[in-house]
Amino acid sequence: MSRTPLLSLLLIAACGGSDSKAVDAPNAVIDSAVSIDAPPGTPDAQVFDAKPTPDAKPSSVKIVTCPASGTVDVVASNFMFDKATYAVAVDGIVKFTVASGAHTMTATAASSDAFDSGTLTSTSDPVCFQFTAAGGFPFHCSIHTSMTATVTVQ
Ligand SMILES: [Cu+2]
Repeated sequence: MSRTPLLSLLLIAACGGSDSKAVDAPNAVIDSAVSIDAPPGTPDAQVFDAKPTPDAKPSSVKIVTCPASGTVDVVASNFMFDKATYAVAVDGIVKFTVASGAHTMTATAASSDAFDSGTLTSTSDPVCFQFTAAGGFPFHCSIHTSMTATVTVQ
């Protein structure tokens, strides 16, 4: 019970203190406004973001208009591609079609050689990829990830 008068004194002192702090408040607002104007770090961040672009090599796989003939055909149906490997010459064209269900032909390697047909069904137009560099290009169906095969360019 003897603490009540002391608490009241502290509250009064706090009220008196807040009056003087109210005078300081405008300075605090000005300080934060200055720090908002401050970020000259933004140009540095843009320079950093631009660095990866010159290092990226051009992709060895691109989507092209399907020719009337001369393609290596990849056919997806029943949760599988029709072959495990598809051999194609450099600059050869692989044509992806779907006989049943809905499937994709999607590059498995995470690189600049990434390619993706998007989802096709039996009524979709085929998607054709041209492979412009030798090598192995593993791919899968992004809907049924157990569907895997490889395009071998030689
Ligand atoms: Cu699939």
